[in-house]
Formats: sequence, structure tokens, C-alpha cells
Amino acid sequence: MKIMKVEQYQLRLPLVTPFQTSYGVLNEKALDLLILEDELGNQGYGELVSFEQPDYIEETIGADRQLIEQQLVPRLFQADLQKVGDVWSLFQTVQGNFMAKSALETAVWDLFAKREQRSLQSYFGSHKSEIPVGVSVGIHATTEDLIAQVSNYLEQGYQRIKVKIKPGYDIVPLSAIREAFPDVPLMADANSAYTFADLELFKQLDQLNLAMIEQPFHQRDFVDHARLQQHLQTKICLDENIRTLEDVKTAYTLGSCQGINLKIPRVGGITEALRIVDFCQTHQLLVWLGGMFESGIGRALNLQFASQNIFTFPGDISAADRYYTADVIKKPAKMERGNIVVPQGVGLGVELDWQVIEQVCDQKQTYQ
Ligand code: OSB
Ligand code: MG
Repeated sequence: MKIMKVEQYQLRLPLVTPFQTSYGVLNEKALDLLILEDELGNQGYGELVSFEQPDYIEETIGADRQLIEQQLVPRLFQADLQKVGDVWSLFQTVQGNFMAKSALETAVWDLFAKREQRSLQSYFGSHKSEIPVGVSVGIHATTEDLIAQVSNYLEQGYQRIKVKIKPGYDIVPLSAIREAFPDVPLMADANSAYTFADLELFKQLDQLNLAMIEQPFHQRDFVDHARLQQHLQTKICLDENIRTLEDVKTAYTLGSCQGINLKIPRVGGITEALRIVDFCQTHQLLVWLGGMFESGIGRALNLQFASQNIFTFPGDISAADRYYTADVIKKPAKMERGNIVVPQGVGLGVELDWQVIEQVCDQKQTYQ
């Protein structure tokens, strides 16, 4: 397969409600839609999910756009892709920049699936038609607001609540939720905001019957996460730390965590994500699918990927209306009784909504 053309639409989607984490507040999400075209005129879709600020990880959407133009697209144009895994090898000479690679790599997977007239999930050997989902709840001004929001999500049917924490906003809001909802699968996500000096706080959180505590410490730390895990019954789950299979091996070997929040873009695409799933399966390490406030394109990918049997813990894959007022695809994802249906059809199984795309598009690039 030859890639003949790449179109990149730079979009801005306003959030339904601001999302606050230990990094700051997000009011709207910048994201790029990538459309790859092969020599037969098939199109594959990818989403560039990186943020404008280099806080979650070091990548930014600005730097990723440059890398896509200067390094990745030229490699794609030179290649003759025989099989879907070839694009992973093609990008191996570019270090890091996982989300940039993923935007193109996942679009190539969609292209192959469309050429071969099959769904993306068929490549993963999965047949599940719907998957259980949870919701990630941002930092709120008051505990009352937080409880009201959690209660609203639970009424909608979400099967698991994840709450963002930061120093000074942790044990009080989490205890309040636990008291109000004693049996709800509940977890906390610190987005790297603490250090081992906060051990006593984590021992308190350990009493709340949390499903997991996500990413308590620094994004490159494996050693202190391992020390912390030894003091806790609650599973530590790593997010920011995990960019490659090698990171998973390090975490597993050192005992830095007992769960992995796997995000396809954060590990550079589907091929690396599959390698990680395989390792987790072999070593019985809990893995579940996280999110990056994707639009309908990235969410369709997440739904296809999360339809594998290994994903039993509800992912951070919420309905489109939890994130945005309008989506870039027709038939945006809906949640019913805590589940979202995996899009059917070839490839990602989605149809673009050009009316919305044109409304929210700042700029378009074409490479050919
Ligand atoms: O840390 O998991 C995270 C969103 C953006 C960046 C990082 C994270 C998150 C979430 C929400 O927690 C995930 C989602 O619902 O898309
Ligand atoms: Mg996280």
C-alpha cells in the first residue's frame, strides 16, 4: 500500500464543562483529525490528541504538528506498506513523540481495515459489541458540587468513578464520596502531583476501598512508586509513566504498580498497545483503557480496542456528551446502562460530520 495524501484538520472543541486536574483547567480541546489516502482512494482516519501545554507528558500538539510534517509524513510517503505492522517499524527511527506517531499509525490501521473490508476489532480477535465504561471527574470547587456531579454520573449509569486529586484536595473529597456511595467502584488519579513524603496521606486513602490510585508520583519515577506500593493494599496504577512495553516491564519487575492505564496515543499506536496487552496477559497484570478527551474518532478507536476480552475493568471511555456539545462524527457515542456500543462497519466504523468539522476547524494542511 502506498500513502498518496495526508490531510490534517486542526480543530478546537469546546468542553461541556471545564475539566480541572492537578495540572490545570481545560476549557476546550485542540485536536487534529488526520485523513490518509491510499493509491486506491481509500481513507483512514487518525486523531492527534496531544495537549497545548507540555504538562501531562512532554509532547505538545504544536511540536507534534511539526514532527508529523517534517519526519513522519515523509517516511510514510516513501514506504510501501505490506502489512499493518509495518508502520510501527517505519516509525522506530523516531524516538519518543508517541502521540504524533499514534495519530498516523492508527490511521494506517483504519486504512488497512477498509481495504480489507473488515472492522478494526476483527484484527484484535474481539467480537464484543458493547463495553462497560466509567467516567473521570475533575476537581470541583466544593465537596457538594463534586457529590452532585458524581451522583449525576451514577444516575446516568457509569460503572466506575475516577476522581482527580491534588495536594489539599484528596482525602476530604474522596472520603465524602465513599461515605455517600459505599459500594461504588471508585478510584483516584493524582496526575503525578505527590512525592513519597506524602506516604501518610496515601495510607489514609488506602482505607477507602479504592479500586486503584493512579499515577501518584513523577512521570519518570519507578522506584518510589514501588516503595509506595509496598505500603499499600490498594493497587497503584500507572498512566504517565508508561510510554512503551519497556516501561511496563520496568514497572512490573520493580513492583511499581499492579495496574496499567493503557492509552493507545501515549504508547505510539496500536502495535505497541497490543504488545503491552500481550505482556499484561502473560503476567496477569491488570490493564484497562484510558482516554485523552478524544473526539468521536479517537473514541471509536478506543471502543474497538477495548472490545478485547482482557478489558474487563470499565475504561475512561465516556459518552460523547460527557465531553463536547458537538462531535466530529455522525451518531456520537451514547452510554446506556453503563455500556457503550462498539461502532460497527469497516475500519473504525464511523462517518465524519463535515458540518461540525468545518465549524470547529482553525486550519487545514495537505501533504501529497
Ligand atoms: O490522567 O487519565 C488522565 C484526560 C486527559 C488527560 C489525562 C487524563 C484524562 C482523564 C480523562 O482522566 C480521560 C477521558 O475521559 O478521556
Ligand atoms: Mg491519569
